[in-house]
This record gives sequence, structure tokens and C-alpha cells, in this order.
Amino acid sequence: MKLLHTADLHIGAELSYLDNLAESRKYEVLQVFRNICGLCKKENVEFCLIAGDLFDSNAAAATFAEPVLRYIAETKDTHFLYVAGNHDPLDSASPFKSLELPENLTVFGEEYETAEFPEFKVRAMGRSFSHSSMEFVVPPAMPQDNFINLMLLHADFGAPGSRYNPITTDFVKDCGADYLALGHIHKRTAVEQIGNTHLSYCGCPEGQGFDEAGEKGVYVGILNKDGCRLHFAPCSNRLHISEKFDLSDAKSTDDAERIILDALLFECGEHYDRNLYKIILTGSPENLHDINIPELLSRLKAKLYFVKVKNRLKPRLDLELLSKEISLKGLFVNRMLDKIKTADEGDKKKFIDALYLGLDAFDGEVAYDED
Ligand SMILES: [Mn+2]
Repeated sequence: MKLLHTADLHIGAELSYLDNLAESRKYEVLQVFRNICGLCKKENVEFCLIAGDLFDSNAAAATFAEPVLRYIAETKDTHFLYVAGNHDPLDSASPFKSLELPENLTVFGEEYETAEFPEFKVRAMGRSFSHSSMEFVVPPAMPQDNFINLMLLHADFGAPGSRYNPITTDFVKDCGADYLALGHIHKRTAVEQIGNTHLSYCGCPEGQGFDEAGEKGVYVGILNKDGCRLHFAPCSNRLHISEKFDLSDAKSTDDAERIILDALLFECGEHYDRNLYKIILTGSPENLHDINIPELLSRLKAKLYFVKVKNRLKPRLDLELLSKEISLKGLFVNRMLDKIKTADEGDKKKFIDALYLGLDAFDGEVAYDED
């Protein structure tokens, strides 16, 4: 049996950080769902599993449910299975309660429900959120016969005490599903096996913030009684990319622009201008005033779909002078310069980084999870 697993599209999310691009981005995320339907057609997917948070809210769904249901109806050779998540719970405002649903869409209720597809020898079980939080409830046993058992849950795996349907390894071991399609965590996990059950979080198919950086997509592939062969299929419209650039060698705004754009072209390919970038400027140029930050930002904005710049450039320090200072800082610099001088090539950069990180710490500028 051929399946596709997606979740957490959050269609209609308010993306205020994008300013005037926010509204059109909502439609791009809708387009990602349309592309997923296209992938279902192209790959002859029989079951498309959507594990919650298709819409960012039921208010957003009021705008976007009509096209979403139309895309599903147009993908008539695929059965769509849906459990609602904490963002689009099955309450009175849910479009899944008020709108007429396409025949090829099954929406699971707030109690565990089972749907059987005898022509495929497939059985699916799921349970939707009906509020913005949900406690875990042990599901009824799934019959163990020659049917492939699917389970869909929007759930917090390995997070006891979570308000979002916390599930445990023991639950997975006993759930009786051949594949457990999870939603809620936006970062993709590998497909793993616990007991006889394969499971994964497929992650969100389109990042909607710099905390959702990098390539996103869906899982697609074959599932049968004796194996699960799913592969990751990228389907993001645009990527969020957060990156540091060392501008120590830049002697002008031109240099800075070239260093950044050359690196983006090299790393992201010729369509690098499509992405959303958070660019962090680091290093110590010979003269800080050689680089005009507002001008650099405006040039980057003209070339890239979206960019924001964090300026962490530091004035170049006279380390020899600092090392003679009678203070803890002076002593630290002195020791580190000794280490740098005697280190072999491989370690040298590490000690230089450590020296600057240490100096930042003296200025109280190092946070625990600094990226
Ligand atoms: Mn979500």
C-alpha cells in the first residue's frame, strides 16, 4: 500500500514578522498543500495521512477550508485521513463540522474511531482534538489480522505531563498499528520501529519562522504487513535559513555584500534569492565604518525575497595591548595568545574562537544557546 504522511501545515497562520509579505505567504502555504495533493496523484498514493494542525486556527480555516476541501476532492484516487490537532480542534467552529466533506476524506472524531477500506485491506484509527489541549486515553485494541493497521495521532511523544495528548514508548509497543503517523512536533524525525510499529513525525512541510529552518517535506512510500519503506520528499515552497557571516576581511559595503551573496549562491544554488534569510554579521573588520549596515541591508533586500540582518560586528581589538592589562581579562588574553602561538594549525582556529568567545563572556554577551 502506498501512503503519504504530512501534518502541521498551519495554513492561514499570521506571519507578522513578514510585514507586507505576510498575506501572500498564507497563500503560498495553501499552495504547498496543493502540491502535496499533486504528489499524491503523481505517486499514485492510496492513503494521505494528515496528523493534525492542517489549519493554524479554525478562524483561519474559515478562509482556507473551501480550497483545501476542493484540492482533496480533486485528488479522487487518494483517501485522505485526518485527525484534528490542538490548533484546529473539532469544536463548533471547525470547518470539518460545518462544511460538506468530500467522499474521499475521513475525519476522525474526538473519541477513537476506526475506518476500514476492505478493497485495500487497510484499517485506520484516529482521535481528534476537540479543544486546544487533550489528555491521552488508551485506544481500543486494533484487530490483528491480514489488514494493514494505520493510526493517526496529533500527540506529544515522550513528554509525560504534556497538555497535548502525551504518548509513551509502552503505548506505541502495544498500539497494534503497523504505522503510527504523528503530528504536533514540527521537526521531522526518522522513521523508527518500536515493537511491530513503525512511526515518525513527518514535520511541517513548509517552515513558517526561523525556528523552522531548512528543507521540509513529507514522507511517502510503501507500507505492508512485513515492511515500511518511506522516504522523505521535500516540498517546501521557500526555505528559512539562518546563517552567520564573518566579515573580518571586508573592507567596504561592496565586499560585505559580495561575501554574503557568493556564499548564498554556493550553498543554496541559483534560486537562492527565493529563500527567507536571517543573516548574522560577525567578525571584526579592520575599520567598522567601512561597512554601512543600512546600505548593506537595503542592497540585500533588493536581491532576496526576505532578509533580516543582525549586526554583531565588533571593533578589532589590539590583543597584545589587552594582554598587558592588569586584570583577569588581561591575564586571560595573555594565556590564550600563548596557546595560539604554540598550537598546531588544526587547533589554532579553535583557540582563536575560544579567545573571542571568552572576551564576549567578559562583556556579558554570551547566552547559553547562542546559535
Ligand atoms: Mn503544529
